[in-house]
Amino acid sequence: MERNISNINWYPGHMKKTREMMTSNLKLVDLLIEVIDARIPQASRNPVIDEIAGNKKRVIVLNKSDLSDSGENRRWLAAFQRSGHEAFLLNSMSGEGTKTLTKALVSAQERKNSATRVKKPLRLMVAGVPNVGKSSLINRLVGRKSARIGDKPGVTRGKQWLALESGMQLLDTPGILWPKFEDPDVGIKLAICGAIKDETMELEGLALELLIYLIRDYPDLLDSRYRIDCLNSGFDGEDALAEPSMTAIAVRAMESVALKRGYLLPGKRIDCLRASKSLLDDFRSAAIGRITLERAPRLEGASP
Ligand SMILES: Nc1nc2c(ncn2[C@@H]2O[C@H](COP(=O)(O)OP(=O)(O)OP(=O)(O)O)[C@@H](O)[C@H]2O)c(=O)[nH]1
Ligand SMILES: [Mg+2]
Repeated sequence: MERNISNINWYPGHMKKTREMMTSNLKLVDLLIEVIDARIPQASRNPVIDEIAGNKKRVIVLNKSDLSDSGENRRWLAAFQRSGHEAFLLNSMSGEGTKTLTKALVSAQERKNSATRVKKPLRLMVAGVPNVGKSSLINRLVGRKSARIGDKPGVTRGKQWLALESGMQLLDTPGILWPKFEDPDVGIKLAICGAIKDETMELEGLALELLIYLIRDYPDLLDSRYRIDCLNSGFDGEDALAEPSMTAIAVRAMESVALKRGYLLPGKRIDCLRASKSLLDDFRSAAIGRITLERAPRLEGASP
């Protein structure tokens, strides 16, 4: 299995431009809303945002919290709060969590009002990796479909200012990534969650990586979705003598999924690409279940 995240072109040129646009507009905003993916609260934190935002006041929104593990949601939220961040769990599809976030924004507006003599509307910038739900969150806050959204990365282009009923002004920004993933797992998790265009990825390798996470942390969900016994299936005869590697177990699980679903090519060969697409779709829509790919720090005092 190849870990080919480092040799594909996943950093399109327009992201450099976006970064420049964000840097110049940050001077105009009071507060940054950093939107991260609740399924990968670490991998979806963009180091570029830290670089350009400096000490700008910010809140963190863990979006897509309807797709992530509810126990992990609680633990991640607590971990962010322990480390001094104002953080919120959001489901921008249903609007769950919007009220609490709005309350915090209203408080920020009140603080701004009391700091300045002339009342000026609070200005907010919404930023994060591609496809994390920035525009969906903005539509929730605005209360109508104003920003364009889509189920693939790279939907928002250019900048878009929108006004809330309260007068606050929101800047939607295109999702950005950073030129080099120091840790290949970060790129893999971002790609699994849809922040990197599928067309630039080798989907079979990506689905195998997903299976490794699922077999390690959610074997029961995997088994019940596909009716496979992922930890034990297919290892007999000579195989059974050696401890199979995680990759070998994942390959068997992939084959079992393909066989159960009848994904076969001519000559009864297993159609792994079709099984890979199914697995990724099922993960992304939470058809397998609510899954978080990164464990929250459990120790008191530990920060994310
Ligand atoms: N289940 C779920 N889906 C969401 C949520 N928020 C957004 N989505 C979906 O995620 C996809 C991406 O949403 P967008 O709002 O376009 O994401 P974005 O961050 O603006 O994306 P770019 O502009 O491409 O960077 C869409 O298919 C949304 O319907 C959420 O909280 N839960
Ligand atoms: Mg967008």
